[in-house]
Formats: sequence, structure tokens, C-alpha cells
Amino acid sequence: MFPANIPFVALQSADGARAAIAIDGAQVASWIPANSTEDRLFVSANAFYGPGASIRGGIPVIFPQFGPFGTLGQHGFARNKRWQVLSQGNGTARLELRDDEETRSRWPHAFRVELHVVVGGDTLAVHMTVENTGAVPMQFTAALHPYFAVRDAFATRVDGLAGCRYRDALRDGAHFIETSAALDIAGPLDRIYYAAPDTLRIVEADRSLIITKRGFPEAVVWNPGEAGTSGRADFVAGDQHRMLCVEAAAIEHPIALQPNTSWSGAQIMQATLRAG
Ligand code: TA6
Repeated sequence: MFPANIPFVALQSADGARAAIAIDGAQVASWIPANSTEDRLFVSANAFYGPGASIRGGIPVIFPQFGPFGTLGQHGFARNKRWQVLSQGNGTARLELRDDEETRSRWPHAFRVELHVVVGGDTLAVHMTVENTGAVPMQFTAALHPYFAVRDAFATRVDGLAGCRYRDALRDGAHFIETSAALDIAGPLDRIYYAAPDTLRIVEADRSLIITKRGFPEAVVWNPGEAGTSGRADFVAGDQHRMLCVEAAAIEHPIALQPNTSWSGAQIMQATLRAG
């Protein structure tokens, strides 16, 4: 699934569930549950690969800044860095990113981020730990930004967000309260849901995904729509139908870490063959 020369880690559990992680960005780019042939993660046919690139799809790791909300570039730098593989085997892998001269020139902190990926049965779990290895306090925002493969995003709904306050990037960043128990994806959408429930569900006609977050207060729902895919070189026309991002994020209140302390968050995805 990766072009030649792109380093990756392949995971396979005893029951046949599979995942693949690009070492650039520690980006999970494929997840096929046990007893299935369907990849539940979307990757664009036009995705860029290799050092410095972030694959358009899979699960980008967003650190130490979510989106444009800060002084760094969009979504920080973790997704553009080469990570180190600490261990792999039996359906799990651990990868690590530490500060280097280049990251310190952009963000003056010593840190360690560990991504622990576990695949098995119908589930993919991604655990993220951030440690302040420096001598001064640090603050960051972060997300796990999965692009889920869907048969048609505009015939898909997200359940579980009713009552949440959200920021709508497509309406000048204004805040609203979600009124629908079932959010139909009818076109482009770019929203941060604050204090979101830990469990959400992506529902299609014949299958669903149960998405559980831990440690991350926010959920982000993103579909680029037609304009969003045609405006980016690493999408193919029509990709807006094939993907839906439901992310676990910490944005509104940056996470503050004293020296020698750490924070952990996770996103656990369970594939089911039933809708509803
Ligand atoms: O998580 C949603 C979002 O922040 C959108 O605002 C959006 O445009 C996007 O992620 C993708 O960002 P990227 O930098 O990968 O093009």
C-alpha cells in the first residue's frame, strides 16, 4: 500500500487484524479488522509520502499545535517528522518522537511523544503519551486525526453529539449548540465539538464504527466537501465522498505539563457490520 522506499511497520494480530504505520509521521495508514477485507481508513490516491510529507489520510498525529491556533504552522510538526520505532510485534507497535535541533528552533521545548498502536479483532487502538523532558513548563494542543473510509460521506451520519457546543469553521468560527442526535453529513463540515462524549458512532447503511476517546476533551468532525478536495493537490476529485474525519482532540484548553510529567490520550475504533 506504500510506494517503494517508504519505510513502514506492518502489524498483524493472531486473529488476522492488520494495520500499517508509516514511520514518517507515525501515521497509521491502513487498518483491516479481523475477518474483513475492507480497509476502514481512507488514504487518497494522490497522497504525498516520504520525509516531511504528511499522508492525506490514515491517522495523522497532531502535535504540538492543532490547526492554525498558535504560532506554529498548521497542525504543528509531529506529522512531518520521522519517528523512531521502539518495538513491534504481535499486533502492536510503539513509536517515539523526541525534540531535535529543528523542533527546538520552532518550539523551544524538550519533549518525548510515544504512539502505541494496537490492532486485534474488530478494534484499532491508538494511545498517545506526551512527556515534558525539559526543565521548564510547556503547553500544547494535540489530536489524533483519523480519516475513516466511508462508502459515501453524504449518506453517513455521526451519532452522539447532541447538546455539545461547537465551533463552526465554515461560519466564521462562530459557536453553536448541536441540536441533532444524528448529524447527517450533507456537505462540507469543519467543527470542533467541545466537551464531547467519549463515545461517538459513524453510521453507514450497512456498517458502523464506534469511536471512543480517552483523555481528549474535544471531537472534531471534518469533511472537506468538493471545494476542499479540488483545492488540495493531495486529494483526488470526489474524495470528499470517500472519507470522514472524526478526531479526538485537545484544543480549547492547551495541556500544561510541568517538567518530568506526562499526559496520555487515546482513540479506540471498533468496526461493526451493523448499522445503527
Ligand atoms: O481537523 C480539521 C482540520 O483542522 C480542518 O480545518 C482542515 O482543513 C484539516 O484539518 C486538514 O488540514 P490539513 O493541514 O491536513 O490540510
